[in-house]
Amino acid sequence: MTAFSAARARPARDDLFLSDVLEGLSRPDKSLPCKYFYDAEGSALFDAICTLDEYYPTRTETALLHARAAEIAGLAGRGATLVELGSGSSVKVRILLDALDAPALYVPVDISRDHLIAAAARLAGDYPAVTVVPVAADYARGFALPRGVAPERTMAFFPGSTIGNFRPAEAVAFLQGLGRRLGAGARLLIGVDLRKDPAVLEAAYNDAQGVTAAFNLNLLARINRELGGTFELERFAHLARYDAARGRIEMHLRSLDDQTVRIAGHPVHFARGETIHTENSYKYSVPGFRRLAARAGWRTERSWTDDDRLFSLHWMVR
Ligand code: AVJ
Repeated sequence: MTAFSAARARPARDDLFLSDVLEGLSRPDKSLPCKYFYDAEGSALFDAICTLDEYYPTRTETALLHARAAEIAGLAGRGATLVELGSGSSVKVRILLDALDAPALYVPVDISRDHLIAAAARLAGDYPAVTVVPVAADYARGFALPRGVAPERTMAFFPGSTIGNFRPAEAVAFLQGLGRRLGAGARLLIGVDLRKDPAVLEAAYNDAQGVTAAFNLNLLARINRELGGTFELERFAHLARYDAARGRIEMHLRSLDDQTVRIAGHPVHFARGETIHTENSYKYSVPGFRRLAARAGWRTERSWTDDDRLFSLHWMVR
């Protein structure tokens, strides 16, 4: 069953997109928030990234979930509530729903409203015994949980290493806020990409087919579609590189020449070679991530990795 409690789109949503874009592009180091990647086009491109040979995180985390599903089910207990942050197409959660003992409630939270509602409806059809309550929200800004959810039966699910989009200090603040929202006794199953050979990391964000480049460039296409932007996509190039000192992949869009673009009438100038920083994707060691979570009030009870140490899953309690 599905209970569509998702809030109606706020009228201010387009204004927020416009003001975030103009603000990010007026800085000396131009940047755009990565959450805007995920319109319908971008969500489809992200799903395509997840199937690429070079993009190891999805298949590795999926295999880890399958390998540990019974153990996770034991930890989660009977009649659990699952709250998924950035649920996207709700593919991975099916592994948990198949393994858990009578899961009662599933709350997918995602910023991409139409994509969320379609995915929630498909999932509700496939799991008739589970109540599905989609919440259309930017989970980083806070969201309302359905009433009457017992914290000690709740598990948050935050897969995909999406936590890597936050800078470490922001990740601590976010995990702390999440813990407060869920309550004492709540659990968290979180997927975290591991530090590794930079060549492997860089290949994952520079795939041979150019899907990641299309995903990155779609941000400019989206500005054109929704904000009357005049970006010429062939005059920008995808750039992804690993910063080993910071332990993060950075994605940028590089202007190929000196040019002025208009966005809702506002001129934005780009020098040749200037970049727009579009995403950070932080990588952690297992102890490094456990320390970060501890600072946010989460105690790690289990950490699992694949044999090649590409990716980690952590079971945490508050
Ligand atoms: C969904 C944020 C985890 O950082 O690997 C994939 C997004 N960007 N390829 C990541 C992404 C480029 C992804 N996260």
